[in-house]
Amino acid sequence: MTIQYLSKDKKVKREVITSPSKILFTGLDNAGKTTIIYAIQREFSKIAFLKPTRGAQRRIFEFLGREIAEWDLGGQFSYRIAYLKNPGKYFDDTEIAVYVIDVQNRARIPESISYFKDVVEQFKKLEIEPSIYIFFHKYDPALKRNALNEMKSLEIELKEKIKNIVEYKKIFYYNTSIYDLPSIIKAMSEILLNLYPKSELIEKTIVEFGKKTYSEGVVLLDDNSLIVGSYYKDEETKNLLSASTPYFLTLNDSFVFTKAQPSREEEENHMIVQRYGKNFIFKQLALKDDSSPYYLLMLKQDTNISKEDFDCFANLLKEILYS
Ligand SMILES: Nc1nc2c(ncn2[C@@H]2O[C@H](COP(=O)(O)OP(=O)(O)O)[C@@H](O)[C@H]2O)c(=O)[nH]1
Ligand SMILES: [Mg+2]
Repeated sequence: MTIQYLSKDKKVKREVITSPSKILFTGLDNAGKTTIIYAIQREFSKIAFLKPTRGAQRRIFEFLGREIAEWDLGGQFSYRIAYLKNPGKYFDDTEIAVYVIDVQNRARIPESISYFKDVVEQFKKLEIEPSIYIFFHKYDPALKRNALNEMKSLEIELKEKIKNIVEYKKIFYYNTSIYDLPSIIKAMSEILLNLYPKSELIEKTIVEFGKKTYSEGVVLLDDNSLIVGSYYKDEETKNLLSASTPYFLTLNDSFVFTKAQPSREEEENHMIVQRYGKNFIFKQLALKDDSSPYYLLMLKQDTNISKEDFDCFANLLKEILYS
């Protein structure tokens, strides 16, 4: 991690390199960890790579410049012994821990809670105190529809059990399901906001969006025409895009945008201007009903951009900006 600060007397930026940190995804095997990591990688970026180690209980992913270590608990006893013997190897440098519990597999809940206790004990041994996010996962929409009361009591019961079994301040709960992607985005954005300052996270999200959509540049502006975040392929793109934003905003002011509605019209709710063999795509992002909109200006070779890409980006921004 790089920290920048200004020294008192001289206005110089200095960089301090601290040890790398990671997000640990753990829980019993089959809880849904890999599925969640794949889902967030798809949502945030297409370029994130992953290194699956076949047959191993540990996988490393990279995500917004952070290492995500997935670690399966349960299953074979020998693995449990291994990490209990050498917790540092697996749990050191954990900045954030996500503990995934499959709420649909009632039979394995006691096992999962018992492992959770182990994990917390390892943290204590290592004298680290990462925030722990417990995902009550596979909390599917169908379950919510058909067995809400039952699920609510399970939730209460689980929280109570966890509270009794470990003494740990920084535990947060989320109900997540792969069939309810916003539930995962919401949880992940909140987690990421604890790792990155808001502005940095927005910047990273824009960079990932720019790469995902094969753009040469992307600028996000707020209602006061301030640049909230940007991504540029090179200096020339930067100059071209930043010089163009005032014109698009002026042009935008001359039109009344219809309110975003989930209809076909929304797909065309952006302007495309062709210049120098390139496409400037300008779009208003109404992220929240009672708040000022944001504006997106992109520079692309092509005009291929799907509603899905815009939506996904808008959802992420919404979570980051308003959480
Ligand atoms: N119903 C349901 N199944 C899920 C959900 N998330 C993952 N799964 C399934 O659970 C199984 C195990 O998932 P996986 O990600 O491999 O678990 P891991 O061992 O913790 O990495 C797979 O069959 C997934 O399709 C979910 O939210 N709801
Ligand atoms: Mg897995």
